[in-house]
This record gives sequence, structure tokens and C-alpha cells, in this order.
Amino acid sequence: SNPAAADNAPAGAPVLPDAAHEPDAPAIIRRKDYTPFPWRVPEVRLAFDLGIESTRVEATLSVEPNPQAGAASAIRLDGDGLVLESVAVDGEPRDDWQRDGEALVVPLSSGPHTLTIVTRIAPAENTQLMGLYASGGMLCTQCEAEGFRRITFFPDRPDVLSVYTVRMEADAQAFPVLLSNGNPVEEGQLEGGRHFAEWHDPWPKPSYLFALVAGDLVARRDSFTTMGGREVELGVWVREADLSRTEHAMESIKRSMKWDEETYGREYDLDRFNIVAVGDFNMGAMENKGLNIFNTKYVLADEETATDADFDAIEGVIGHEYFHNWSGNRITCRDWFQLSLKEGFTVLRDQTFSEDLHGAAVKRIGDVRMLRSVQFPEDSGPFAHPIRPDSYKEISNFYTATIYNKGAEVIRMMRSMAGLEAFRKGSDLYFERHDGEAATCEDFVKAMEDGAGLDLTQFRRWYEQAGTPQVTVEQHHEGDRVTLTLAQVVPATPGQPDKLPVPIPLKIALFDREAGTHSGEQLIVLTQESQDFTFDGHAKPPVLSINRNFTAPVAIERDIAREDLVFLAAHDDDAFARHEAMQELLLGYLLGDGDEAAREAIGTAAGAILADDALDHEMRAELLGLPTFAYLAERSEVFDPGAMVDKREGLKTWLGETFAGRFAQLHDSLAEPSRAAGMAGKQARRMRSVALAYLAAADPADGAKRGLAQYRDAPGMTDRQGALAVLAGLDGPERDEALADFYSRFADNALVIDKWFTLQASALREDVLGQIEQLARHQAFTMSNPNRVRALYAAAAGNPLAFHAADGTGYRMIADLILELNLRNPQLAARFVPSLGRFRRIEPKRAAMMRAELERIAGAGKLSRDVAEQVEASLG
Ligand code: 0A1
Ligand code: ZN
Repeated sequence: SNPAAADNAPAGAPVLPDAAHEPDAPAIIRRKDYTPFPWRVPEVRLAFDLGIESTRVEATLSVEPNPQAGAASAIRLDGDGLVLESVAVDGEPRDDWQRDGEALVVPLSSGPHTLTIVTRIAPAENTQLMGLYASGGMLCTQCEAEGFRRITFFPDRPDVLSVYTVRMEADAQAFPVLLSNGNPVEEGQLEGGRHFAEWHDPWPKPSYLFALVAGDLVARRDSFTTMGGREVELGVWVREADLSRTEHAMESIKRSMKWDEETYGREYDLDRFNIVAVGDFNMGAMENKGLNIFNTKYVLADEETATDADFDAIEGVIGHEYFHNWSGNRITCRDWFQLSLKEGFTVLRDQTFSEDLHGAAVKRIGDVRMLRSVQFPEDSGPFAHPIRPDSYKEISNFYTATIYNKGAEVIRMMRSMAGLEAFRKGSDLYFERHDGEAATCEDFVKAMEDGAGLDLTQFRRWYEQAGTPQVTVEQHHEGDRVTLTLAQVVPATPGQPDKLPVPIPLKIALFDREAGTHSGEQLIVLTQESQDFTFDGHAKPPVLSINRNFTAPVAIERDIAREDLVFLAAHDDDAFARHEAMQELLLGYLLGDGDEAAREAIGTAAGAILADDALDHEMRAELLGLPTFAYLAERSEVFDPGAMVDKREGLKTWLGETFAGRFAQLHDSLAEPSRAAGMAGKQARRMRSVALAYLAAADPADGAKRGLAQYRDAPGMTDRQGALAVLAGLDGPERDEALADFYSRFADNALVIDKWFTLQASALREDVLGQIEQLARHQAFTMSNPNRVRALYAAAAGNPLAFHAADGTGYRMIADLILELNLRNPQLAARFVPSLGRFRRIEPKRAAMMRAELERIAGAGKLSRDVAEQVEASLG
């Protein structure tokens, strides 16, 4: 039974049967069951009487029958944890409503009505950070996906679009700033030290894009003139102490606005664009119409406290949220199964924004690295799902690397096949056709077909099938003809035993080994299970460069001679393919039986990379990066984490020893350029810290000395963090000094203290688990801040020596964490389940312990829907 519902029921209100909303048996929502909502809600008026402890919400909804749906005699409004005070229809108080679990059902005759509902909520008690909650004395909202129902009763689904007018009333001293979506209409003083503000958003939007912020904030202000001549006032709202760290965010907003005009012809459509930084936030940021709300991590930066990577991430996330104004807000999703419609496309948009601004090569390599470390394991694990899922229990669980990043890859493939110009025609048609609508992935594909002139009939399978396609490549040479035999298998995934071949666009080039050149890049598309492609004019067997720039999100298995990989690692003119050749050499050694010749080949390639003066230092550093543990696990049939750490660290030591002179020279010569040095400075910093890591692997004493010197002389956070990351893995006074200095120097900056936790929890040292346990008891650790929890425990879960400790204590620690967060913050809790769910890939002794922890969670009593769905999937 549902105590909250019972408490709210007025005497005499009929009580509906309970089984439908039994919390222990979460309902499965299916894509095929979609039906439009029987009512339209063209206008919404919200009046908030704001307080941290208690907030009163009066919602006035204009409703009318939806001509696209069947008639209904009642309106069913979603709710979650609300205290209902009153219901009125057309101004008349009503008590003939019913509660159906958390929902509110109000009988309504056909025709238009005005529905007035008063609810009360308690922001201070909202530990889930969904709906209206308190963070550091301010009030803010997070409504995607289903948080609006925690503010008022409403058809909380993305296909109900309304024009919102929002009035906020609050104590003027505690909440001097009152923001909401759209444009400001009115503000004024009230009696008793209170004040109010009213905002109006003229663009119809779904409830998940509603936002409100109230707090003691200050703004960095600027303006942007759109291509159509609209003068937009921009604001970046933060606590006063953070104002000096907002310049980069503001510049990023302006760059985003300009880029979307130039690249997609998309113009901003309000007089105001505000972003707000919030210290407690479950995700990165949120694209609420005209009022983006950000995790402080993706807003605040200056050279002293943020790394180059932080600066880039901020720009990317600001771009991402801004781009949603068109891909997400002007055109939204019909239902949550279409999530990738807005997320996949918007990730592609933010990725290419960053590529255009700072160069494509390193960005692409980084994006693929992330895809392979996070999305590939998801796609081959128990929670594998298509980019357009068929069912879910808790939609929050589907904000995944698959929906976001594979979704982006799928659209990127259309872009590669169409070419930039035709792709733009497709996107123009999509925006034109569906502006103002709640659309589907199918709408996007159709617009691409019609606008870009592609036949995407078979391509639609990318939306339907989960699993990373495996492509094998065989190469034959006869006369002057080369034949490539390509075959594909889409592996079985949970609920999808049988798969069909998908179209796989692959950019290739055939290199003449002697000349070091190729005869031109071409795009081939593998559509069959197996297919031959022939190329003439090759007197000698060429060296194949395939899936250049990672045109398709597939795994390629090819029989290629080691010396050909060495050749490509030194000569491929496609930066990604060059990196890929190096990675294949590294994987070959790390996943193979570790023979001397494989290591020698790596040495030859690394030597060429270190000697190549045409390379910029960032690319050089990138080429010398070892595969992540996550990707190594993904590529192993049975992964032994301890053995892999030894092998990978051993390789690092060997490379450090082999090239000690060159690394030392790089470390000495690339000293401390500041951000003022621009791109070259950033490239130098990157290489310098990589050189330090190799030097320390080869000679820990020298590494500690160099590390401490780099730490002390650092002009900014990039060098400081780079040094500390190395020192954290070493022993001795240098480590202790740097860690202590770092903490006291930045004690008042939460984002930097997060780094302090992460650096220690990520260190590859035997005693790391004990250190993590100690850090969890540190006075600066708290379970109520998601950033802090992730800083410690996401690092722990990703550290093979911590998580995979041979006695299983790492698994127990993460399971305990999940149980502790389970009800307090279900979204955050659920994010930790997949690390345990990966047990099928781990050697049997550890796998059994991982499974046992999942079973312990499953049997632990009342689980949130989020955790329950993840644990059930993991246990299969
Ligand atoms: N739409 C946002 C992601 C997001 C999703 C859910 C949230 O709830 C906690 C928050 C943010 C984006 O893609 O940036
Ligand atoms: Zn997004």
C-alpha cells in the first residue's frame, strides 16, 4: 500500500486497488504501447511560494480534449511525493478526485477546463535531487526525465507541450535572485521582506524543460547579437565567491551560439539566456529552456583551479546544453524511448563543435577512447540496449553511453555517408518539418532520407539492435588486384538473440609501403554478412588503413602483420588511424602472451613517434597513451585484473627505460607554459605530464623528484594535477608533501578537493583500498554531494587494484555504497551497479564474489526502481 497516497485522500474518497502501483514490482513501460495523452494542456500558470523547508505550488492548467486521442472522462496527472492541498475545476473546489498510487485522477467532462491544483513540497528533504531541491542555500529544479511530477500534479510526459508563466515569491534576503524559463515579465517588493518575479516562456515546452532557480547569486553578464539581429542578454549565475571563474563559461556560450548559426543555421529565440551553476547535481547539466542549470564542475574554471581538460569539458557541455535549444527543446521527444533523438544528435553537435574549434584529431581519439571504455562494455554486458530501447522500468537508467555516445556515432555515420552538404540539407529539413513538435527517431531518419538523399531502409537497424558489430577483414592480393573480404556479426544481446547485418560505412586507404603514401581515401559500405571489395592498380600488396577517423562504431578484427601496424603508427595520415595502429600493437602485446617481438614492435613505433618532429606534442602524447583497463577488459575473454595491472605497468616501465633520455629531454624542455601560451602551451603541458609518468615508471626516485618540482613550479592546475597524479602512485616524502599542500591550498574549493579525492583513489598502488576507506572517513567526504561521491567512489570502482582487490573487499565497498545511496539518491546509486554487473568478463574467483554482492543487494529489502532494474539486469 502507499502511505503517502492514503494520507492525502480526503474522507470518503474512493481508494483504488493497490496492485497497479506496488513499488516492489515496477511496471515495464513499452515503446509499442505509446498512445497520445487524451488532453492538451496549452497553458500552465505556476505560482510558487518558495521556502527551503516548505514550498507551496499553485498550478493552473488550461486543458482541452486532444483531437488526436480518444475521448476521456477524467484526467490522470502524475505525481511523486506531493502533499495535495486542493483541487478546483473552472474555479469550483472539487473533492471527487481519486488517487491512483501517486497519480491524481480528476473527473472532467469533455471540453476546455481550467484546473487549479495546490500542492506542498519540502525542498530541504529532497535528497534525490529531482524536482525542487535545496543546494547550498539556494533552490533549484531538475525535471528531466520525470522530476516535474515531484513539483505538481501534471501529465509529466514529453509530448504534452505548454506555454508556461511562472510567478515566484520568496524572502528577498535569502533569495534575492528569482529565475525561470523564457523572458522576465515583472518583479516587485512585497510585505514582510518578501519579493516576487514573474517569467514567461512563449515557446511551448514539455514539463521536463521547466526550471526555476532562487538564491543569493551574482551574474557575469554579456550579450550576443544573433544573425537575425536579436540582442540576447546573457547571464552566468553563480555564488559571489565563484564569479571570477566564469569568464570561460561566458565565452563558451558565445562561441556555441555563433557555431550553431554558422554550422546548422540555428538562431537563439529568446531575449535572455541564463545558465546557473549548482554544487549538488546528479548529472553534468540540463538544457531547460532559456535557463540551463549546470553542475558547478561544468561552469567554473580558471587556470589555477582547472586543467586544460576541464576547460575543454566546460566548453563542450555548455555547447551541448545550448545546442539542445534546437535539438531537444524546439523539437523534443515524443516519448522517452526517443531519448537518443535529442541526445545522440546533440552529442554529435557538441563533439563536432569542439573539433571545429580545437582540431578534430585529438578530440576524435578521446571520444573513441571513451566510447570503447564505457559504451562497448555496456553494449556487450547485461544492460545492453538499442539506442532506441523497447522497454524500461526506470527511464533514469537509460541516460547511458549507448543512448548518448553510440547515438551520436549512428548519426555521424549518416553524416559520413551523406557528406557535409547533404547532411546539412537533411538537418535543415528535420528542423523545418518538426519545429514545435514532439518527434521520433523515425522522424529524424525520414528527414535525413528526404533531405540528404540517402536510402536508410537497412540503416534503421542501427536503432533497433543492441550490440557492437564485429567486423573481420581478410586481404588477398593477386596481380595488381587487392580483394578485401569483410564479414560482420552483430552479437546476441539480452532479449535479442538473432541479429541482422547493418550497413557499416568504413573509410579506408591502401598504402604503398615503400612510398609511404596512399592512392586516396574511399568510403566503402559493408551491408551484407560477408562481402568482397576489390581495388585495382596495386602491383604490391598494400597496407590497409581501415575505419579511418572511426567512421563506424564497430570492432575490427584483422589479420595484419606487426610491421604493417608499425608502418601505420608511423605514417598514417589519418590521425585516428595512426593512433589505432599503435593501440593495436599495444593490445596485441597486452592481451597476447607478451612476447619479446611484440614489445619490440611497440618500441619501434614509439621511437618513431617520439622522433617525429611533424607531430604536435598533444598528438604525440595521445599516440603514446596505453589502452584503458576498461577497454582491455572488454577485449579479453577472461580478464584477470591483477595480472593486467602488472603487465601494463611493466610495459610502461619498459617504455620509460627505453626512451628515458627523450622523455627527460621532453620533460625538461616543455616546462611550465601558461594558458596564455595558447594551443602550443596546452600541447606542451599534455606531453610533459605523459613524459613524467613514463619517467616515474622507469625510475620512481627520479620521478618523485621531477614530480615534486613540476608540482611546486606549476603555473596552473594542468601541471599540478599531472604531477600529483604521478606522485600519488609513488611512495615517499614528495608524495606526502604534494598531497598535503594541495589539500590546504585548495581547501575552500570543492571542485579541487574532488580532484584530491580522485587522484588518491585512482592511484595504482597495492594499499589503495585502505586509503580509499580512510578517505571515506575524511572530514571533507560527504554522501550528500554527488560530485564528492563520484570523486571517491567512481575512481575506486574504476581502479583495478581497488575494485578488484583479490579478497573481494572492493566489491563489498561498492555494494555497501549502492545500498547506502539506494533510497537517498537512487539515480546516483544505480550508476554504480554496472561495475559489479561486469562479472561475466572477470576471472571466475572474482566473478563469484561480484555476483554474490549483486545478490546481497537484490535481497536487501526495499530497493529503488533505479537500483532494482540495474541489479535485475546484471543478475540476468
Ligand atoms: N538532458 C541532460 C541530461 C540530464 C538528464 C537527467 C538529469 O537528471 C538528473 C539531468 C541531466 C543533458 O543531456 O545534458
Ligand atoms: Zn543532452
